Amino acid sequence: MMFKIVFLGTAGCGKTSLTYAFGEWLKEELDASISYINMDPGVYTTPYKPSYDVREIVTVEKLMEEGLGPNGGMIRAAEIIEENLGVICNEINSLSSDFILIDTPGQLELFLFRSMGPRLIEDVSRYSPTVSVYIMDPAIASSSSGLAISLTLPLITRLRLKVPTVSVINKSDMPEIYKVEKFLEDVLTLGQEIAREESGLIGDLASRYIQLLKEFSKSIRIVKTSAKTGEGMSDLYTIVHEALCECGDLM
Ligand SMILES: Nc1nc2c(ncn2[C@@H]2O[C@H](COP(=O)(O)OP(=O)(O)OP(=O)(O)O)[C@@H](O)[C@H]2O)c(=O)[nH]1
Ligand SMILES: [Mg+2]
Repeated sequence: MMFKIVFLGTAGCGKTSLTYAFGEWLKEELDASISYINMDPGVYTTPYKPSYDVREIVTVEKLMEEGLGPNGGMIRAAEIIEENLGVICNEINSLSSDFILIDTPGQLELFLFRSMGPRLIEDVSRYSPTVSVYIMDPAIASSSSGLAISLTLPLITRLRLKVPTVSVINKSDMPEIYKVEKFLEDVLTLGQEIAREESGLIGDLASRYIQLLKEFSKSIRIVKTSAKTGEGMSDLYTIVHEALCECGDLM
């Protein structure tokens, strides 16, 4: 049976590194065959050798040579990818490995908020069970309001991609991880911290919002990973496997 796993998160959270680290772990521990997909038109080099690379169609570098700035280049690249999505999906669907790992563009909004991500995942998930992995970055999640954002984005990911979504905190080798863990252990502390930082209407809004997040996130298990040290790869496999079981795709 084949599975597809799509990695996404804010710029620099470790999508490319974790895609590779997890793929190599699957190869070694499960003796699985892996196809890596690069969907980032802006990346210069990838640690893995892609089985399909969207840079065959467009690169931001080329668009910038033609006169666009980095952001204009990314937007134009996203439009070109969207125009060619049928061909791209066919290429991905023609692969036959145990796991197809999909690495997404640096800018989360290009994949998630425009049509690229939802259309791609709708298509490829028709052929094999698909899970998304939302990667939190301690650089964002180690402040109280940053963690509120980091807990919200996986919910938005689930809403947009319509496939089971699991969350990880990557870069667990970094010292900021302790602060994130403290907040996660006690969401109440997180609410209090935000209320202390903000007063009046915003403080009130923040604490109600945290309450809402608490309700929606209570069954969510967030695992720690490090693409650098390899920590947490088996935990990541466990939650991905559980997510596939929940949607009835895996026995
Ligand atoms: N310490 C540490 N650094 C990491 C880890 N994972 C990634 N990095 C570093 O974070 C930076 C970004 O990593 P990438 O894997 O390129 O992240 P990305 O999300 O693919 O980045 P974009 O696609 O450019 O948004 C690099 O300098 C990595 O070496 C990790 O687990 N620990
Ligand atoms: Mg990347």
